[in-house]
Amino acid sequence: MPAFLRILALLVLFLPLDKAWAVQEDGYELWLRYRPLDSQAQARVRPHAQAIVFAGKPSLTVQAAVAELQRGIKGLLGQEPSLVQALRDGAVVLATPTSMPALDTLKLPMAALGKEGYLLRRLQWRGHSVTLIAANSDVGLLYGAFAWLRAVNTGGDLAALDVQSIPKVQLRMLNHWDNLDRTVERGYAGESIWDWWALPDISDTRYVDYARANASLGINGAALNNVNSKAEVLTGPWIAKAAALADTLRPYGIKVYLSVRFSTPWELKETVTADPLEPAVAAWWREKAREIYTAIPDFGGFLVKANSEGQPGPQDYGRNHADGANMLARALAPHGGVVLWRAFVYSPDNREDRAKQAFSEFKPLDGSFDANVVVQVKNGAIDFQPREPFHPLLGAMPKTALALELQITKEYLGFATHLAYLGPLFEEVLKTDTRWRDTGATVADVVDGSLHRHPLTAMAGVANIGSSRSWSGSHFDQANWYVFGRMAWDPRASARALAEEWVAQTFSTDPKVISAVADMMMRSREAVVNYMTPLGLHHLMATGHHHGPGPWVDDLQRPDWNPVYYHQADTGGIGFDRGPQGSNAVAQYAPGWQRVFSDPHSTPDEYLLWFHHLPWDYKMRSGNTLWVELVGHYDAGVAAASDLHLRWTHLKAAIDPQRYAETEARLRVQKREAQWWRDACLVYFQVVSGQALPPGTQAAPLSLQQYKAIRFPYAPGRG
Ligand code: GCW
Repeated sequence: MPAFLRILALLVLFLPLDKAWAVQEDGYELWLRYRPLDSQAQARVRPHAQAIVFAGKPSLTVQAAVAELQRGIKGLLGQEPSLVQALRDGAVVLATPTSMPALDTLKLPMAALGKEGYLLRRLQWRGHSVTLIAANSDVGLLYGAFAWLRAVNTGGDLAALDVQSIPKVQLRMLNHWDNLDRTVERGYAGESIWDWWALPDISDTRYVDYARANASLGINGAALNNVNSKAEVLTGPWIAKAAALADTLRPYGIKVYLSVRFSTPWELKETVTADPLEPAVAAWWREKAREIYTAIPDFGGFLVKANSEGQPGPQDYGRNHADGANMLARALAPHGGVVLWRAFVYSPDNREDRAKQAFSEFKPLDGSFDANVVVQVKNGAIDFQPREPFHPLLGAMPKTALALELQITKEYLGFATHLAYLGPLFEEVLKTDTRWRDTGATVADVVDGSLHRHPLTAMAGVANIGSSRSWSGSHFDQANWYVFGRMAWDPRASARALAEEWVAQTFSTDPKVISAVADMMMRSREAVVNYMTPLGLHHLMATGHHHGPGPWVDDLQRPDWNPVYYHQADTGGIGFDRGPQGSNAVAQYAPGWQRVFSDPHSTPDEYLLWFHHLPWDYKMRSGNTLWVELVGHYDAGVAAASDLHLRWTHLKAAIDPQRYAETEARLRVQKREAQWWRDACLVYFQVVSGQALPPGTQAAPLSLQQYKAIRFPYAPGRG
């Protein structure tokens, strides 16, 4: 090599790497990256991170808290703090009333913190200026440690720190739809993280990182397996596998739950029926609970999908949901376990509007569930669509503990390819006033138990976690796990604030980058609504895998599996009439909403075609006809997807190369697929309606036949 080339090569080698990109970023570390702060920020933080104080013998949970603080401080400041027992200046002090009885002298509002809350406060204690993390339990300290690290990472004012945080919801759970063969139903992030085959003997460090990530958000429960469950999961070998996971997750405050198949004892041939009122069946479940609690003393309980989509349930024996749920609840009650009984039911032989069936079945049972049963209700009455009005059961069962079930994995919002930050979707549901009370009764008030004074509260998110390196199949999808966890802790948290918080920990602490990325996130869900299912349309997705448009599908066995059932488009108009002249689903809502939803003129545009079948020339608020408005929404969706991509390209210099490129590729796909969605839907609606595209609107490049011919036999997520 000529000398000048050698010098050039050396120069390239020793060019100072931009500090931020010195570490390869593949997303594995999630929002717990702890990259070095800039020198100014380090100078601000250092005086507050000199040492970690814990008095006494640390439990595994306290060890986890300390290890996280050490890891975080070392990463952020480049120096590991020492762990000491006595107070000293600049220390972070972890204290419970048991570990440090002297806490008493500080007269802190400890009682208000409850079991899991924490307090972070900068104060003078016995002549030392310290940062106190105080809680009534070790897990409260762990949550506090994560909160302190979050404050450091997001530029919080450590010198004036004074935070008191208490979870508003008791059970903050992930529901994994993970099968025993390691496939994941509606999973787009690779195989299940649970390596069932290798368990219980062989563990995986991923389980610990999973636990850390959840604990950092306050998630305290994980239902390990798919709600479409198998009897085997309750056999000895599988209980042992679940117990091994429980041992790993326990120090992080996470309890395990199992999804159970209602017919298990009968399927295992240990009873002759699964009838919940048959004493031998109840006895089998009692004995099974005893066996589980022997292996997992803090087992959370059972999650159950019964009499829904072909799953067995109490109705197979002429019993109702309460009979089934209570029988299981009584088996768990002596051990402190709960039953999460899903309200996602619709029956193959019930011709009632599918949107009404859950309410029709569950509302009459209000008051008949045992105290340790929670009825788990999806956010909308159909199925995790890009937008649905809130589920009418929320607020309508005052005598029953109700959990809100959200879907973090994006079955209907572009899998792990499209950017759709779900914060705004979750927030929209939680903030909705159910109108069951004059003074306001939001879904958040239902979920946190404050509306009807329920002591048992829960929120569940269908996980988007798999064994892909980035956990969630894409970098932005990590934000959906994040926002779910943080909103389960505080259902009134702001989607925008949480997006910013996530960006600051995940991509950059530069305020300009934070706001640019958060802007993208906040626009993304509405973009998806517009290019997939605007104006209250729903379930237009292709069959089975739900990838891409399929508004023409009309040949599936059950009417309510066909998109044509949901949009009802023909020459006369479009939309599902759920008003008083139609299915009257509006009658399931509180009177305040009944009035609004019954009349198309008062129904908000975003729910219009959910509740009404209207002529194509229906005059919209904007002055446009419905048809022109619909086309406009599809076009706006395409434009927004294109804009997301463009915005990202402007951020190139600010994002590390690997995550930039991986995200850019996905946004390119989203832009293309948004166009496909718009074109395919509009071509179809033109054909069925006989309407022509408004002047100046772009025609689709393919014919309806060509769109119909597009197939994806191997699309992921079918489990
Ligand atoms: O959304 C539908 C999904 C099914 C899922 C079901 C449910 C686990 O398409 O895959 O089954 O909901 O929530 O039970």
